[in-house]
Amino acid sequence: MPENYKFADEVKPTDSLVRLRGWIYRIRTMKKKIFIVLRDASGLIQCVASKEELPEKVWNNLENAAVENSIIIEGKPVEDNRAINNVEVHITDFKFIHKGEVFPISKDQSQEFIRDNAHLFLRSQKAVNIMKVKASVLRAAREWFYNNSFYETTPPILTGSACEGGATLFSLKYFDKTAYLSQSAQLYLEALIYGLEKVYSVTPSFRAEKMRTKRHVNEFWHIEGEEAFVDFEGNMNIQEELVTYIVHYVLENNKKELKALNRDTTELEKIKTPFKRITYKEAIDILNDNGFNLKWDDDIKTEEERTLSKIIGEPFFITMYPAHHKPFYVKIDQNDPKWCFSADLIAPEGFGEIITGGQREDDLETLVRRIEEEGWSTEDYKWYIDLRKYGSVPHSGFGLGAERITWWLCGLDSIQETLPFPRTRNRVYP
Ligand code: NSS
Repeated sequence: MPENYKFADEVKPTDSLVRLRGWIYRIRTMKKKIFIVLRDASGLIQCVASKEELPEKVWNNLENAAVENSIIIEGKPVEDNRAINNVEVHITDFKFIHKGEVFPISKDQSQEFIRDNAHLFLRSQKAVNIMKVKASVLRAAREWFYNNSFYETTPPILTGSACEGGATLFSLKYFDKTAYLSQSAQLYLEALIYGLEKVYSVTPSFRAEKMRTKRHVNEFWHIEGEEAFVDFEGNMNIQEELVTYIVHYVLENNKKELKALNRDTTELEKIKTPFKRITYKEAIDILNDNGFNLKWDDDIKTEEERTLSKIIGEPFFITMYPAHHKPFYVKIDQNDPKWCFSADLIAPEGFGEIITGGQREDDLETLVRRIEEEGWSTEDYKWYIDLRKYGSVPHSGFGLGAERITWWLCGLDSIQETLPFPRTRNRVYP
């Protein structure tokens, strides 16, 4: 008997004997045969036990086995073209690691029940497949940044001031002061470019958004880049390269998972640089030509984004928003100060915005005025304003939501499915 355990997906019909460990995914007990599908991190494998070929004690154990018991199986792999990966293991020995209680999750349970039991639902094939895709998204992003000479940095999560506006700030008691959970690492990344020039971070971001939508959660993972000497256009080039790399990395490395999630990848396979760019003004015109009735200053909301994304049919940027639609840090177009250098990257197939980015305001006076207009104290932002006082340089950056891109790549119904323990307005349990 081999000393080591094999993963389910490594087992070949030509192997002599194998030892497997994992959990019972499915079990079917008949008079003289028991079929078990064993589950481990690599996938599933079918195993079969015959009463006649096993010592009584082993057979009795098998008769007591149930879904999600943790087990060890030893056996002989045999070719079987009806089985997963064309291999079935004929069991020669079986042991419990932990028998445990009856597993509470079965088929056809409500979303609410599943959310209450998120800690157990993480064993499901659906959750496992999504988490594998998400791991690839994070890995591909890091790889891309590394290949393009960006430094990974570790900005703080506890902060003293807002980045994305007061309405979505979570505040907390910080000894005798008030602090906030970070909405975005951006302002800190801007400080870091003066030493490292090209930086990125992968951090949790928090938004006290009250609305319940399919694409908002209150805690998400933010992949953010910031680059010195890069303008608005250069920043979009970086984003489209990064996103294209992630898409193709996942297509290449997660074929099995995407297939299991029933994701039709036709549209994803077509994705290549450069992405289309349309201005906010053009976006409003397109929408009005397609049944909307929008004025110059109106927001491009979820429904509008979805419509645009269906019409254009590939990832695209909406550029040059009205200045007052965007936060204080976005650079104003000095030729026509109604507009600012901010862009959203919109994913196709109706998934909508996955990135917001743009060029940062580097004019000291404009920045101070914009902070005051938002009603913030310039004292709280003194350090940030300082960055424009000593060798300021043009710079740009962006934030990509790890859940938004995973949601799109997996083609899921709700973004919540991309987090093991999603935080929403009425849920911080489990
Ligand atoms: O608010 S953003 O649009 N922009 C920023 O935070 C910038 N400070 C980023 C930067 O330039 N460094 O958020 C950026 C992205 C957005 O496009 C989504 O992909 C994601 O962060 N995001 C969210 N994902 C899930 N749920 C919520 N609530 C959410 N909010 C933003």
